[in-house]
Amino acid sequence: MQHFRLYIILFLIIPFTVFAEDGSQLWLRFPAKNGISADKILSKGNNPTLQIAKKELINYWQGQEIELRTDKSLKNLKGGYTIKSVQNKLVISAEKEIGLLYGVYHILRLQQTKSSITNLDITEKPSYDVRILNHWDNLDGTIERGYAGHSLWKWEDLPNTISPRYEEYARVNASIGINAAVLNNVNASPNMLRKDYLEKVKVLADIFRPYGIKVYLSVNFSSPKVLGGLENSDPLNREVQKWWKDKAAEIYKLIPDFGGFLVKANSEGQPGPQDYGRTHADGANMMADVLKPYGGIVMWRAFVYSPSKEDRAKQAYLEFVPLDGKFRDNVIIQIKNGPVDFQPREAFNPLFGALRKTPEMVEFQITQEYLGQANHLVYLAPLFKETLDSDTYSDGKNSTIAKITDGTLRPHTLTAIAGVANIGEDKNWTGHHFAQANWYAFGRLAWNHDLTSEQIADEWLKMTFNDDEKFLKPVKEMMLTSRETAVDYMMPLGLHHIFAGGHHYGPEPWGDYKGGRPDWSPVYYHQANQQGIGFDRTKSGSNAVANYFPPLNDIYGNIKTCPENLILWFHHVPWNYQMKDGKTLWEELSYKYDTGVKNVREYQKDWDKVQPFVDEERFQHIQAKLKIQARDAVWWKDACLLYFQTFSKMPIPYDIERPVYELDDLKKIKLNMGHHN
Ligand code: BDP
Repeated sequence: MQHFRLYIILFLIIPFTVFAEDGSQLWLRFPAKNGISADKILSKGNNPTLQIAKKELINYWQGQEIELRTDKSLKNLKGGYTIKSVQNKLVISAEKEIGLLYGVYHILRLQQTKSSITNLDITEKPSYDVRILNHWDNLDGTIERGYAGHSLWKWEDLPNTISPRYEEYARVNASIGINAAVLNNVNASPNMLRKDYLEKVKVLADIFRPYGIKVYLSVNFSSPKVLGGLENSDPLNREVQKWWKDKAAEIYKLIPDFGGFLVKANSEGQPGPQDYGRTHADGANMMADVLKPYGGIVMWRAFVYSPSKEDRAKQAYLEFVPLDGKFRDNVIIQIKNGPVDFQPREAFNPLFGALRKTPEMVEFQITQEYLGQANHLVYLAPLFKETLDSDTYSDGKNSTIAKITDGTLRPHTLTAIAGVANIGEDKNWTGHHFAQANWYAFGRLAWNHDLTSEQIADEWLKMTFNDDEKFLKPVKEMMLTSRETAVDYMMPLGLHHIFAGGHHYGPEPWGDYKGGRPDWSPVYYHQANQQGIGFDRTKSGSNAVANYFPPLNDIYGNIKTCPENLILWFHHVPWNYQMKDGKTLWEELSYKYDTGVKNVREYQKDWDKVQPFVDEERFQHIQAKLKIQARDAVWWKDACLLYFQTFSKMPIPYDIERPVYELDDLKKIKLNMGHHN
């Protein structure tokens, strides 16, 4: 009887729950297990990676016979692969097994997106050698700037208890070609290098290895002193060098294919070589030397700013350009896309191209620290592409950041690209279902930076949701415009860093934290006064424009030629300055904020209209998040316009919705979200 009742209940709920979705499957939503039989897969050997490739085919591939073939002559594909239709079968070839696994995920993607799988003749070669996620995960399980729950890494349970999510993580990353992960926060605890932690790291490395993922660690520059009890951590101290050498030996004994170190040194209070009067090169080279015999690398971050009065946007450039040519060849300088800090829009970082003899890599932020965190739908491929496609003019026209970093213009032994992960232990991995698209987009662009934002959105939507045009068209449009929309309601026209201090979620353009560094205050960045608004980075100001190669220095430096979407980044512009469309700057600013709000309201409508195409659980989750986003957009608009209006003294154009908040009330909002600066 009880059973019977259960049946009835199940019968009632099943239609809704079988397809109820918590998002945990991400984009890997293959039909129930019914792939081809093992005898339809031709392959040699029994390598663990090959076994995974075969398992995926047996579980999910519904097409023709497959041959998986390793072929040493394909070394030039750098881990890539070919897929060819040969008579009745598909032949996937690659130098190594990992290339075969990537090829298998490729055909599964074709199947899942209902693309043609006949007459295939595909050759894939990745844009970058190292396609790496940077986790800002702390050893206590918290995540710096993480918005999807606690860390996936259960340090207290390792090495004995193994979460099933470690392997799922590896598989998902392999499906998009990510092949490396830094496990811990750049603000690194020296304890990460303790023996007991390294033994835990080894377990993860062993799980990730068959999926082609190498493990890297962020290291604290003071480790020799703090952990090893040495007198100091001076890179020129022999004992310090020996400490690192022994540590490297210890690591490689446990993890023979360990990738290397990521280092945040002399930045935001972190220790570094400058504590001992040494340079970044001295510090990086010391580590590079101990890793070199094992094939390891050092990713040395350029996100530095010392307590000087210089414009923050110039500091990394000033510190690193004089060091060009002084780094070992297994050091790569990791540079944030913009010179300030992962803002909704920044001019690109002028260090790109400026280091002629030193390999450079881009660091993107996938986690949405400055883009509404896990509440706002902001698809980041357009931001990533904007950076990669930026022309630095370093080697003449068409010296894009993509070409500088992928080895096209500067042939280096190693190329890499990093993304600060947005992954946590939430069921859907990333907090917002659409934030999964940013993880996906980072992986896809790291593999092939020629893909367009639209292609990636299209693939991801088909795999993750639905391929019905009535769903795809509006939702793709929403994704593709979402980044610009966020820029519009947060900080249009080149405004930047007017976030509330600490959590960086909401607006606080009035923020003026006396006593701290001036460049931790929003007022430092927008410089609003009675005359106008914006940071003068021209010759009459900080002259940051001089860090750009000609003709960009002139283009940015001249208010007439500076792109309007960066005008307040480079210029202090009078409120009544006439913009290209004839409006005054004040009006333009007002309309931008308003457009941002209006677009989010449109997204809400668009999303409600596609309800029939989406499972109820994800539909509602996203609908609820869009409501928050719409409210936040109004909050941003009112806060910024009412505050800036105290300087401009001009009316908000009358066809714009009136503010609904009082500035004084908005100033009182203090979100209790923690964090230091
Ligand atoms: C900033 C974050 C801070 C990071 C820092 C970094 O606010 O939490 O530690 O970047 O990248 O964006 O080192």
